[in-house]
Amino acid sequence: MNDKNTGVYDEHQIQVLEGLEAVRKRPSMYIGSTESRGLHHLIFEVVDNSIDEAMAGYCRNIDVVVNKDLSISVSDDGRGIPVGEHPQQKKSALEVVLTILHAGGKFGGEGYKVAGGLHGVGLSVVNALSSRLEVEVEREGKRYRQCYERGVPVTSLQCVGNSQRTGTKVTFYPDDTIFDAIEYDYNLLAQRLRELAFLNKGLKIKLRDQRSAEERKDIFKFDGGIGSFVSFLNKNKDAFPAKPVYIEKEKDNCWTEIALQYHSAYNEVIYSFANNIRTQEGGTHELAFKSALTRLINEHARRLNILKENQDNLQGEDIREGLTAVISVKILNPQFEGQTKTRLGNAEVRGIVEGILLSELGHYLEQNPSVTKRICEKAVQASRARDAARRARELTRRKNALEISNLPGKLADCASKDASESEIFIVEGDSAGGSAKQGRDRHFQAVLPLRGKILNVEKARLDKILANEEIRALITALGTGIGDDFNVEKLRYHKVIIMTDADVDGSHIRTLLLTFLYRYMEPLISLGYIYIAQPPLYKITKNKQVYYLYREEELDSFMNKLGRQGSSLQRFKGLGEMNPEQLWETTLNRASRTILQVKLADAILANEIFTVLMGDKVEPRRKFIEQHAREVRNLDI
Ligand code: 0RA
Repeated sequence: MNDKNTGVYDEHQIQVLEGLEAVRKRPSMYIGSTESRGLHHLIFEVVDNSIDEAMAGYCRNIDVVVNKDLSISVSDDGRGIPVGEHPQQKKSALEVVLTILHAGGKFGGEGYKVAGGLHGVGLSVVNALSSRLEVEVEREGKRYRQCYERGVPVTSLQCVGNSQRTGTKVTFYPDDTIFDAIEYDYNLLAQRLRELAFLNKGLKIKLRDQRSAEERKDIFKFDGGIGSFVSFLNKNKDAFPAKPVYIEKEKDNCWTEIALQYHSAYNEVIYSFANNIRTQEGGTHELAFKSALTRLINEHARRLNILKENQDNLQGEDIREGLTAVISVKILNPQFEGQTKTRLGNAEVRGIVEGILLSELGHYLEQNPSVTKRICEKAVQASRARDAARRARELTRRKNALEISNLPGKLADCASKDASESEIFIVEGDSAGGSAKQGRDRHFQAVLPLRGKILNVEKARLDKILANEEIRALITALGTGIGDDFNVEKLRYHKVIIMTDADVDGSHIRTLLLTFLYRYMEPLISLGYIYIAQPPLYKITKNKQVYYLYREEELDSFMNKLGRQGSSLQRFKGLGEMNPEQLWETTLNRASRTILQVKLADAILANEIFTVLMGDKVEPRRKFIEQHAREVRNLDI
């Protein structure tokens, strides 16, 4: 093949083709998957380039459009990708960025001070995985344009007119021979773009979806930065101080932004980011935040005599009870470590962030004595509750040590001791529990019946939670412990299946269970151990043939097809109405049942859902349920 621009076919061209070919051969190596996740990754990759331009201080607006023809357009008002010839590559810088792996934006003059890009695989990967890509650049008074197909230029870089503005617009068509389906999830896009707008204060990000006749649209712009983020996270909570504490400071090339606010519930929420990337596993910035906060609050609690001389220091976790905080650092060379490469490793960050906090947060606490006093008092209360909880927990722990003999009395355990083949059904009510115990395969299926409603953990402290018998039974049966004691390797069953009635009460119990698991055993959800059983709603018998229906919507069309004459219809009002054989056939038997795996699509969204559904405020819950009434069936997963 000839290069259309220069007519030269040299080693550079061969390298380019080999590079892009590799991307098309093994797309998952570059974007994680060719499923929905990978498809959205493509969009975020393009957006990241514009975000980098914003972080460098040159871009104020980013527009993302899902076009009617299923292409995606991302435009910004940055400086525009340079179009001049790249000295080594003998082609335009634009073409280098779009065709050479890892070329990125980090070339040319000053470049960027800070750049994102953990997943910064670059525009060339997006280009390689698009059946077509069109790029338009406005800079130096001109407008330029070039088109590509599967990463290969099909036009030369042309000047197509004049322009007074500057910016870059990329429109791409994800290749449908590579991706399983070209289906975009508006909510997923909105979620991440909103987050990016929080993390880059003042930046305006517009999202438009033109797939349906009525355009869907959101504009995200937050002049309060992550302060607005914390308000957003706490929006359905009673929070103090009314305006989140907000700190922003640059030191030694580490730009640090921290916002925090307490609320009346008990859970701790800390989201940390480095260069706009969520650091799920924490790292030096998060450690710095925790140690500075612990030190400052202890100092003030002593000074205010809320903590007496003969009392021990408050522990970090007591000080963080009911805390919502967001930490964002932007640095030159972020080192991402850990199992999922989401722990910030840069050692220098620890001292810098700690120093900034000690002085800035220290200052805030001195200036706001009533807030300081309230935080200290809250922490002391938390510490008392933690003592009580420890005593309660020691009880469950001691039981654990004695193993089997102290498993809860209600548990009908399975014979197998191999967790990987074992399942536990958590069943609503003693009568359904009884049927399940009789109907199950004793070798690998255990049953734990729960009586009535379990405690709403969103409204209770750990000591009260651990005093609840149903929850204690659950913790002991699962074997992992909770909180600091949690150890996933001790999980006694690799499938934990929640089985509740298909009615309002059942769905409430399911949500209560999921809330508990989410708040105290979160890895069980993210590692995919939690499932929801799908019991049938109807049993239909005709000519000795038995049919089960699992969804309300199926009933009419099914009965019409089958013919109503001579058929009998039974509606199961609850699990308790099924006899053991029926329960086995429809819900327990691995060969014929369906179970739904609970997935954690987005931790931030999940936090919001559980806060709204289980928290204190009635109004947001009413609104939420109204808004989602039709989705309620799928809500908790
Ligand atoms: C390299 C250098 C310069 C800008 C960019 C890359 C740039 C890349 C993208 C990708 C999407 N939008 C973008 N905006 C800018 C700066 C060149 C100069 O000094 O003018």
